[in-house]
Amino acid sequence: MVFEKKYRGISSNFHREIYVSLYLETNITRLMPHPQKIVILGHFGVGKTSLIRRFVDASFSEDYLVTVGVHVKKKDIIINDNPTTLVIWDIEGNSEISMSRSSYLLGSNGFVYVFDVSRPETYANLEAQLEYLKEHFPKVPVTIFGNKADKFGEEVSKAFFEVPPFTECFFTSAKTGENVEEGFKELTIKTLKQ
Ligand SMILES: Nc1nc2c(ncn2[C@@H]2O[C@H](COP(=O)(O)OP(=O)(O)OP(=O)(O)O)[C@@H](O)[C@H]2O)c(=O)[nH]1
Ligand SMILES: [Mg+2]
Repeated sequence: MVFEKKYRGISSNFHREIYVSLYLETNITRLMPHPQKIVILGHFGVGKTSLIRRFVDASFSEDYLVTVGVHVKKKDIIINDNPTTLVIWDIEGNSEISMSRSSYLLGSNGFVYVFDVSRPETYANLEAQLEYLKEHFPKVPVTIFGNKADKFGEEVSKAFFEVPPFTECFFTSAKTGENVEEGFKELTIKTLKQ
């Protein structure tokens, strides 16, 4: 009799625990947004890999290792108290987005378009590249990074970029970390609104 009572107690606690954990899991999953696929675009050598390394690993290297194909990194961030996962695709550099493999771009929730403030050829076709994205991915938000902002000074004029289309850019430095987190956060907020 005592045994039966004890057994029944354990059994009902056990079921209650399973029920509570299933309930929590279902509701937490419902509250958590799907991972957001972010693809980093731009000419070669503008600092795409370095920006991701700064954002995800908080580090920087002067070495230049050309990205071949694609590398994917994951980063968990909190936006307005909500946890979100970014799956960041670091693809090889291309002067034209149309030359990138279409399978890399499919299913993107957001794009970062990066240029190098110290190399005019990397932003000469900026407007055409933004048009291309608008035409082919009309619903996908884009954030523009003018990278290597640590070079602003005598060699590179900041004033040059104080006119459209540069007024919407984040001027970032993967080297110092300036504006990197802010830029990625702004893009994530835009992707979550889609
Ligand atoms: N001064 C400075 N150098 C940078 C910055 N970001 C990247 N670099 C340097 O620029 C070079 C190219 O950087 P990567 O991050 O490899 O460029 P990438 O755009 O990934 O290049 P690809 O993979 O060939 O397309 C490296 O030598 C980096 O150290 C920056 O913000 N400031
Ligand atoms: Mg790279």
